[in-house]
Amino acid sequence: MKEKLEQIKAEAIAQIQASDIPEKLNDVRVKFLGKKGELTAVLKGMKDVAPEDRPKVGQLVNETRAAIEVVLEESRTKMEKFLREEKLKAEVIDVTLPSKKSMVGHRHPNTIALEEVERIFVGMGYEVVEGPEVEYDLYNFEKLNIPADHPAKDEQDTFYVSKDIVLRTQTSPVQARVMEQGKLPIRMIAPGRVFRSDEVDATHSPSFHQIEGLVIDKNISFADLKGTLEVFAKELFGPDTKTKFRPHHFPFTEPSAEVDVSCFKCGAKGCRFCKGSGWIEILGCGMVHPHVLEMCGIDPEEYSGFAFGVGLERIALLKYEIDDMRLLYENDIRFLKQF
Ligand code: 2NL
Repeated sequence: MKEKLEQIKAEAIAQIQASDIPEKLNDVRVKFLGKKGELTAVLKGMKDVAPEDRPKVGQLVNETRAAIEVVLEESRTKMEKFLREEKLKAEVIDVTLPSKKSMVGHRHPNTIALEEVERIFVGMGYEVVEGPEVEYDLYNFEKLNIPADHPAKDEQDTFYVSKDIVLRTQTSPVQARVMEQGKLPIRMIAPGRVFRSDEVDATHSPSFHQIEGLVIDKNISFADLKGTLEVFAKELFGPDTKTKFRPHHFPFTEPSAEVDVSCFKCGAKGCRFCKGSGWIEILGCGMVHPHVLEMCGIDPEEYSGFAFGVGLERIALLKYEIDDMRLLYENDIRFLKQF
């Protein structure tokens, strides 16, 4: 019996030593010390032992159990310590490593320029209004006094969706829609994407952005137009900026003008930036044509108004001294993050 118990003990210890995870130790415990375990089986066999030997055998069984338990407990402690150390080693955090910086984006130069223009006009009491990029020929051309045979309506210049529907070539249709609603007076700007069938080069793109402005009220004169655009130019390019109104022609305004600002680079002396002239062209404008007012439901005998249109990219290129419009669309981070 003693040998049998020695054998059980040796076998248990061997299996404990072969265990590498706590679960296996538990299996050994169940196998040798559990209710159906080998030691319990020995105790159950006590009936075959001579009664006078039973206390001795019982003591031996208990000693064997205790010995196995001690080894089990030692192994468990050792194993847990080892596993904890391995885990700590694997999870070590080097607090001296440089942190991963997340990249913070910022506004596109077009957006910076747009928000600057909006700030100036909102400050003068204008509303910012948006409208559809796909428009009826009626709003994009007809109500703006652009006749069917006007060269701008050529398929060479305008993207036609169908005979009557175009990609808007200007944002004036937004203003025509506001005039039609009939709530007067009007003081608004209409910024947005416009489309023209142009080849891409340093100053052209088939899709670009425009900001148009419109004021309609009683007794609005060309003096109001001049004063407003002078304030705009000074706000945008600096307080020393001068403006020059040159006669021009647009179908939707009469009289019409193009506006130049004195070169903010050289103070109108003439430099590479203004191509030696001292002046830079920035926008087109004029008094809203009476026929346009009429077609949009406004009585030209009672009301008058002025309008202007400026290219957003042109403003961004000038303000940030960018010499190629394509840079605004390529979204190269190295370019964009300079502004
Ligand atoms: C330019 C010229 C201009 C307008 C746009 C306009 C709008 C209505 C009525 C009358 Cl609803 N006019 N817009 C007027 C004059 C010029 O834009 O060269 N833009 C870049």
